[in-house]
Parts: sequence; structure tokens; C-alpha cells
Amino acid sequence: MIEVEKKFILNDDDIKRLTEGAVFLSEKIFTDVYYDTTDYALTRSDKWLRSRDGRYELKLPLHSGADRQADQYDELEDELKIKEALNFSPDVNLEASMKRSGCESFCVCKTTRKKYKKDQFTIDLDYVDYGDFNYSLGEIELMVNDKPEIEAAIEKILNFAQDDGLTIGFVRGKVIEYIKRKRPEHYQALIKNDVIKDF
Ligand code: V4E
Repeated sequence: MIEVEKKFILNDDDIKRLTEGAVFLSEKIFTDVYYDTTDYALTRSDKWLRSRDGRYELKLPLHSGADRQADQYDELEDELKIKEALNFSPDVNLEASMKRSGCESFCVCKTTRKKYKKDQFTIDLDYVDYGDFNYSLGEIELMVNDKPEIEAAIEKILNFAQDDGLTIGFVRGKVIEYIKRKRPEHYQALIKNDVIKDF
């Protein structure tokens, strides 16, 4: 499955409209640790390796360039597949290979996520705590089976958002927000490599 998602900055009125008639599914709290090398070998290629409550996950881009309307990532949760995608030996423990290749944690954040379902869409309302500052954002998501369905899914998300009166524009994800605030050199490297646009 491929997750097609679009992020939104939401004010209180937006949240009210968006959650009106939606089914509340869950509230979860989880801690993510993001990893990269000191020369940003992963994130410069838009690859995002994290552990979520201790479980490793790798997001790989299915789009190209920073000037896109929505994000599409493949998500690997199987350690063997993660090792394969990172060109690590299948016979060596993932953490050992990460250490060997210089992957270190660069961002730790704790998210409180409220999840809703409205029509075919999943809505996540995230409150992110980085320790010394916090950030709030919303995501509207659709799952599709295959790449050819991505474009139509983006269109559906944007129409849905427009119907609910949301502001459509570029929104920094939680890690990009952290990098912009705390890691200016890393931020510039991502811009230079066309992973993000500055805004
Ligand atoms: C894909 C990505 C990153 C990894 C974090 O992904 P995100 O969807 O922000 O996190 P989260 O916690 O909502 O994941 P989920 O629970 O849905 O699996 S960090 C940066 N990116 C890509 C990215 C980008 N290239 N440009 C911008 C503006 N934002 C994000």
C-alpha cells in the first residue's frame, strides 16, 4: 500500500469544520528518533530513517523534486527490507550497520496524534513536542494500491480540503520544522538537493 498525504496548518475553526461529522478513531502518543549521517547521506536523497517507539521504519520517496503538490512515500517496516534499501548487509544487525555507516540520531520528537475518519479520508491532528518547543499540524491521507492511483488521490485530498475551507499550501512536516529551527546547515543541504523548498 502507498500512503498519499497532504499536510495542513489548521486553526481552531479549521479543526472544528474538519472534525465535524468525522469519526474519532484514536489518540496515541509516540516518540520518533530520526537518523542520518553527518553529511546527510539519507535525507539529501529524501530518505527518512526513524525508530518509532523503538521500531525502525524507512520512508522512501515516490515523487521527484521539491515543487510538488503532495508527498508520496513508500514505507518499509521490515528490517530486512530496510537493510536492503540502505545497501546494508542482510546478515548484520540494522543498528550495527547504522553505527558502522555513521548514522546518528538528529531529532527526537514526541507526538500526540488524534486520528479521525471522514468519508474515505484519514485525518491526523498532530501536536509535536521537541522538548524546547512544539508544533501543530494536520494531515489528510488516502491509501492507494499502486503508483498510477497517486495523482487521482492527490486530487481527491485537495478537493476535500478545499470543500472544508482549508488553506492549501506548502507546510513543513515535523522533522523539516525541527531542521529549519535547529539545524540550519542541514536545512540548506536539503534545499540545495531539491528535497525541500525554503518558505
Ligand atoms: C517524509 C518526510 C519525513 C519523515 C516524517 O514524515 P512525516 O509524514 O512528516 O511524519 P509522520 O510522523 O506524520 O509520519 P507518519 O506517522 O504519517 O508515518 S521528514 C521530511 N519528509 C519529507 C518532507 C519534505 N520533503 N518536505 C516537506 C515540506 N515536508 C516533509
